[in-house]
Amino acid sequence: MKSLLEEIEACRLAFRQAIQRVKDRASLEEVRATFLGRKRGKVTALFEAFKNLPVEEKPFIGRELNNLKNELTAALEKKEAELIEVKKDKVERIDLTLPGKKRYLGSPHPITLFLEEIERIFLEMGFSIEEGPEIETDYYNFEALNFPPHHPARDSWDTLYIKNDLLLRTHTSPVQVRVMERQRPPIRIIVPGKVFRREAIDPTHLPMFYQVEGLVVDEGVTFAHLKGTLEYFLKALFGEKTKVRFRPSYFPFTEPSAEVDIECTVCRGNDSSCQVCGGSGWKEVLGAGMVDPQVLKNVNIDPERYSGWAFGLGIERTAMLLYGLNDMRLFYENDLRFLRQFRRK
Ligand code: 2NL
Repeated sequence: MKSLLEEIEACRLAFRQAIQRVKDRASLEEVRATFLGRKRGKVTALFEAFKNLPVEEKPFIGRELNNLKNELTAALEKKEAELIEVKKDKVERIDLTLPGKKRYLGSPHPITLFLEEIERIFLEMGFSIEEGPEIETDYYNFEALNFPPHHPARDSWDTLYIKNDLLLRTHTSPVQVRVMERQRPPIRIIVPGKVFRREAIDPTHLPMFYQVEGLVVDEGVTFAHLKGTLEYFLKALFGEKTKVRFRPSYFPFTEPSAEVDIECTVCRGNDSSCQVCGGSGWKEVLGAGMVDPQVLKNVNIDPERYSGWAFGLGIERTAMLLYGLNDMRLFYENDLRFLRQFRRK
């Protein structure tokens, strides 16, 4: 039989081998239990055997046993500290060579920014802003504006009907009709908002788009006011040097009517094969005209005493010109690479 002293030495060697293989907390606890555990610990068993030794052997073997226990306890503590260090290293070490994380601030949609810019120009001229329902009746969208029932002019508005008499407004003019019904001249308003048409989506057509219409009604209002105001507006929006031209046109609700062009923002009339203006050097930006006397009669404003002018422009179409875009769908695809290029100045 091995002496207790030999067993102490064997236990020490076994422990030193075991502790070397420890790589994590679980194996560390396993080693602790194997050697110092209250039930199955090898050292605990040696202390049990120690009790049965003859008295004269106890002082020496006792010292050896205590040395063994102290060595094991110290080695386990040291290992535990090492494991914590390794873990800290993994968790807390910061890689200073990594690029920083970029945080983006949200910003208003480019169409919102553009609308606000247009509103600012008209507010400075003394106009106020009006809004109204997007679902309208046939009366406000067409009839009050001098579209006779079944008149072919309605076809060119490609209306989306909801049921019977309800439809999605095809322009913001019905809001102006509502304002004229409840407010007496002088009237100076612009009406921004969504409008809807039955259109197939392509680079220059959307079934929903924004429009701004304007209306002035007062005594002594003439086509000269229309011309001066719209020219001022277009120069404020596109730049002081922008050339503007008026062409005769037709709308059911104005007489006379005009379409207004600005000089092509891309080629300025210098490229006969320009993709944007088709070589004409001009781009149509808005429609306008003197309010038809019949429209004034429809809202009980006396056309003998009052006259008015009105205009309408498509927001996406105009924003495309200003920003030099070739596809209207960009505004509604929510591609952040596109949207982030527009910021409030
Ligand atoms: C266009 C043309 C236009 C109007 C809109 C209007 C409104 C009332 C009375 C008379 Cl209540 N006119 N609006 C007038 C002329 C043209 O829009 O091309 N829009 C995109």
